Order: sequence, then structure tokens, then C-alpha cells
Amino acid sequence: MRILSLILLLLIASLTGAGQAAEPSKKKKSKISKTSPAAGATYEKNKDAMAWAELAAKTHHLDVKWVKAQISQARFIPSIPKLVMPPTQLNKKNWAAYQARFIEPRRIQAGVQFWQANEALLLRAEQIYGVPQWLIVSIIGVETFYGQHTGNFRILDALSTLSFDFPKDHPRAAERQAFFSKELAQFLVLTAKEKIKPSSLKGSYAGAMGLPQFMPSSWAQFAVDFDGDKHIDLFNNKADVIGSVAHYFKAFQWQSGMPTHYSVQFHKTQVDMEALMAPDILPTFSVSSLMAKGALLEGEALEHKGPLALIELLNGAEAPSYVVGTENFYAITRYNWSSYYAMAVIELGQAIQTQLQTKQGPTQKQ
Ligand SMILES: [Ca+2]
Repeated sequence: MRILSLILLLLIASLTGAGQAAEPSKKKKSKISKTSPAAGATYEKNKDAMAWAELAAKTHHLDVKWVKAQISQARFIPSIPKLVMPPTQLNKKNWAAYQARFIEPRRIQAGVQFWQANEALLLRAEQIYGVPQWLIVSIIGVETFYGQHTGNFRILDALSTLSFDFPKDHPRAAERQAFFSKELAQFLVLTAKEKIKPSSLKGSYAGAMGLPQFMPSSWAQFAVDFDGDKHIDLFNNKADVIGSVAHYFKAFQWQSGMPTHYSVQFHKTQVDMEALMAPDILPTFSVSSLMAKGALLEGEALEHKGPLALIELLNGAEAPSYVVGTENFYAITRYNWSSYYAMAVIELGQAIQTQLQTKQGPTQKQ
């Protein structure tokens, strides 16, 4: 595999999601514990893993022999503990670079094609869930380039590695390990229910699956059978993929018709950046409280009723970019906990929609 595509793959894998799994994948050297198993070793002889299998089977009413047989086949993947480590100072976020990577002609073109090929499904999802078509299309584009990069790790191996050999020097090791262990259990519940061989499914290093990169728990909670064939398939079935992404956003309180963000300027001398930045991406300010702290809004932003947040996007050595995010901006960060991610999704969606309108003429599609 060419290095470039490998980097791209890792990058996309790092954006995994449906929310909870996102871990920046930068290259900090992690000290993997000396007791880590050899590359490719299975968990068959690992007492903790087998004890976990017994408990998970009991908790989730699964056949204990079956669960043990699956975990016995799971393999330790040495590259994964490094990938879940937080980024270092050297890898500071850079919105301009992020933007250039995701809002580019090939991805926009693929988005237009995906939209045209699935127009009826997208429209139905929008009507049922109140989630706009551009958002569904853009999420699938940012996550996996419309299914071109869904990940090459066996989910069983990835989630077992993160459950049984999570890097101990991670700042939130205990919490993250517990998270992945729950995801592994959910993954087994899911495959048992759908009668799929767990070892046959591939995805990101963090266990995210299919076109929308749902983690197993998101799959269990938010995925829907949108074509009514009694199965949920987020790998091959476009209807299920589209319906599930829309349902996810409805569940995270997407508000139909509300903009995602507004542009913002600042008062030249009287601006309280500390206060404006304090709540981070959580929408808490009213228009008047933002203005009182020196943020300058205009146009439709002045009429906005709900809470708002000041979003800062760093640009390396250049000056940061700022926007004011609404509750819908925040909703996008529930898919992947990053304002850079949300902004990329919004801008890609806008670019795709503009391109589609150009193609179809100005009187059609809003
Ligand atoms: Ca289905």
C-alpha cells in the first residue's frame, strides 16, 4: 500500500465514530506495556480475556462457548495501542489543512453522485427524521468517502486489543478501556443477533463499522432497518446507512431548519475572549450575552433564539478562524467529538449541495 493512502486511511480511521470512539491518531510513541502479547497472538490463553468472555456471555445472555470461541480467535494488533494515544503538542489541530483534505473536488464529486443515486432514500430520511439530506450525504463522505475507506482491521481483533491491552500510559486509560470492553460485548451481541461471523467484519482500528462508521453501541441504539428487510446492514445496504445516520441525528436533537453556525467578528478593544471560550463548544450564550462580551453578530444571527457557542479553529502559525455554533453545530459533534470534524462536515455538505444545484439548475432542489 502506498504511504499516502495508508496515511489517509489512518486519518479516516481516526475520525471514527458515531460519536464516542473518536481518538486522534497521531504518532506519539506509546510505551506499550512489556507484557503485551506478540503480534498476531490470539487471546485463547489469556486468562483475563477468557474470564471477560464468561462474564460478557452471562451479562448479555449469549452462549458462553460461542463467546469463548470468538475471543479465542481474536488477535492482538500491535499498531492499535499507539493509534489511540492522544496527539502531541507537535500535532496541533490545523483547520486550514483539515479543510483542504476534506473539501476537495474528488470527495465533492463522489458526494454529488451518492446524492443523485440515492435521492429517494435521502428525501424519505429527511421527511421522517427532519435531518437534511446534505448532512447525511456529507457524514458518509467524511467518514468513509462513500464506502471507499471503511477500514481494514478485523473488528474482533481491534476491540479485543483495546479491551485487553489498552495502553496504560493513556491519560484516561481505565475509562477508555471500559468503553472498548463494552463495545466488544455489544459487537458480539450484534453479530450473534444478525448471525454474522464476528471474525468476518472489518472496520477502523477503534471498531467503527460500515459506511457511517458506527461503533457497536451506536449500531445497537441508533441503526435502523430502513428498507424493511428485517436486517440492519451498514456495510452494504444504502437504505439502512442513510436511515441510520438520519436517526442518529434525530436522537441527538437535530432541529430541523436551524442553521449550524453564523459568522462572527470581534469588537476591536472590548472583547472578553476568556469568557467567550470558557464553555468551549457547548452552546450556552444568548445573542445578547455574546454581544456583551465583544462578539459581533449580524443578519439572521441576531434573530437566533437558542443558545450559542464561540467555536475556535486553530490554523497552525496563522490566526485562528472563528464561527458561532448553534445547537445543530453541537449535534454534529455528537457524531465525532470535534469542532474541526463538524466544520468539515458542514462545508463538504455545502459544497456538494452547491455543485448539485449547479448541475440541476437553480429552480430545483433547495
Ligand atoms: Ca435493512
